[in-house]
Amino acid sequence: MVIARKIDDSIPHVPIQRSAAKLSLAYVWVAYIAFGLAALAGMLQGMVRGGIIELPSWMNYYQILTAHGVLMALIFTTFFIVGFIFSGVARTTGGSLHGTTLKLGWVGWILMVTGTLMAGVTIVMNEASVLYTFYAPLKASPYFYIGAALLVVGSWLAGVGVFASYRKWRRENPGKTSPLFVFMSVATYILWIIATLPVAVEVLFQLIPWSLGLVPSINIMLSRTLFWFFGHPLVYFWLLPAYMAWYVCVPRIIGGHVFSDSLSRLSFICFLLFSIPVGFHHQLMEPGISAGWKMIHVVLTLIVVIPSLMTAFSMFAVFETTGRKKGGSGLFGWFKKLPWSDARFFAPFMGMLFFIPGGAGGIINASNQLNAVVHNTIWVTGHFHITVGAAVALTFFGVSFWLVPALTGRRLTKTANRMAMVQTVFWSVGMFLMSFAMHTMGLQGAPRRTDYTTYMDHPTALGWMDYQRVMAFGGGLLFVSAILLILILLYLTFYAPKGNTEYPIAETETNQTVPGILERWPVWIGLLAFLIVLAYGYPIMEQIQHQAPGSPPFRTW
Ligand code: HAS
Ligand code: CU
Repeated sequence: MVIARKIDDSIPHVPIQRSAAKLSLAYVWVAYIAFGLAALAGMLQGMVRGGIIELPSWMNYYQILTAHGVLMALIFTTFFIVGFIFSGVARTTGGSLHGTTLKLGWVGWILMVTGTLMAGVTIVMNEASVLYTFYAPLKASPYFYIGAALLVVGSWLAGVGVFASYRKWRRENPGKTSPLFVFMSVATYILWIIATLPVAVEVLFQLIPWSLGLVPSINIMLSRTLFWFFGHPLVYFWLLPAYMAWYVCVPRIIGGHVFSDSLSRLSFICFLLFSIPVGFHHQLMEPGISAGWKMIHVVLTLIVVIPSLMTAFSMFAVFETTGRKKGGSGLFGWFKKLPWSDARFFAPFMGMLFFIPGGAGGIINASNQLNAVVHNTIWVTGHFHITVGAAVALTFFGVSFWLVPALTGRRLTKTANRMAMVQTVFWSVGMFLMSFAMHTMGLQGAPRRTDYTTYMDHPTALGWMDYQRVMAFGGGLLFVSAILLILILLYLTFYAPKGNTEYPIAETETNQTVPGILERWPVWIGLLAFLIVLAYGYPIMEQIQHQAPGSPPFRTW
């Protein structure tokens, strides 16, 4: 592991103060505990659906599907992101977090853990098999929704903590451009706090009173609209921290520089503006929203693809320029110069590869007419396993390989790196097989979110069975990979040799100037408010004024 050693020796070590490291590690470990349980549920449900095993009578398919979705998509991601951002903000603002930030961070952690336990217990008790989107009229125990609300409120406190660190930095460095990592963290949390407001309204004013029995019925259309008002930016809340690692950390790991400071910031501003007013692309098949409004959301969805294309361009540029600087010649010589045996690079790189078909699939989903073919099929499940389950997850794994030892004052040894490479290969192959089968079956009409069934031995459904088994096999590989990952992280937390591990933060190559406008948040938040009102104002007003008879709660399991 030449690369890691070289960095260890040559770079001045910026230690992260113990208090900040402890906070960050506390978040990262809750994330990985949730991840381990979620991976187990995932493997089981793949095997059930493939007809390989049957669940014991006290457990049902929709229960483990809910556990998997909630723990993986909501708990693992949110905890990891909050922990990663705290550590990066500490690293790029002098190594520590100031008192207010630490306090908010710990109170946030307590609220988030409490919320997770509440939601977790209701799922285990089979009182909340409503899947991770908790779509009404499926009704969960009120404690499930209260738990979800606590998770969100806790993450807000973490966000406010990051804003506090940012303000302190700006006060102490007047007129200077903020560190890129901090800028991106602030953009991510602004996105997150605005995006979670509608789901907070849904949970507090619709779902909780309804599930407590205080109101007999609720406006389903409105609840779904509020959910996707949040649900789409949610996927960017997962993606942006991965992009932070791509823009800021990966270039350093391969021995390069940030391609362009301004372009990176601009792409985050574009995400902030265009991630939110696009939720109807999840509701294209819903009656009750007119075609014109759906069209506006589709157009804005296609606009939010642009900052991802900017990111792809930047990454190619970083890879090529760095590879050439290291002596790679000819059209593709630079490619060979990348550190292929360094898991800190290899894992996020595999994530990037997955994101190419992942993004293309997203554009297919967003195209109104094509959505009619794929909506509610297992194609969509394939789509989100190669976006969040591969591009984002592999990046988080790659980050963990250096983040955990950097926080515990230990070293990523040669053997641990080799295990991490094996783990990445298992995850990639598992995800490739599973998502390929899901996409193919989806195109043949296989629905998502269904227990094992042969549809009364219908020939078409029987034809899906081989793919179901490939899916289950992929799920098995993913589970092995998850176990391996947890073992590696346990080793890096408690047993690896003491030493310095670099927290990789790349510099910008030349003295690039960054336009001040990029940091004028009121301008962007104002513009975002305008776009939100444009995209949602009228449709929401209509959904309130012309509501269909409300629905009583259902418990289908
Ligand atoms: Fe999506 C459904 C549209 C991105 C997650 N999406 C979902 C669901 C999830 C999800 C979880 O329009 C299911 C929700 C549910 O349960 O119902 N999605 C899009 C579009 C994009 C997109 C247009 N999705 C994501 C990301 C996710 C995610 C990111 C998680 C992290 N999605 C949809 C739509 C639906 C949907 C519909 C509803 C479907 C339905 O009917 O229910 C775009 O943002 C994608 C843009 C991305 C790109 C790719 C850029 C490529 C890059 C990699 C470069 C590679 C390099 C490697 C540099 C254009 C940046 C170098 C390689 C070398 C060889 C050197
Ligand atoms: Cu979306």
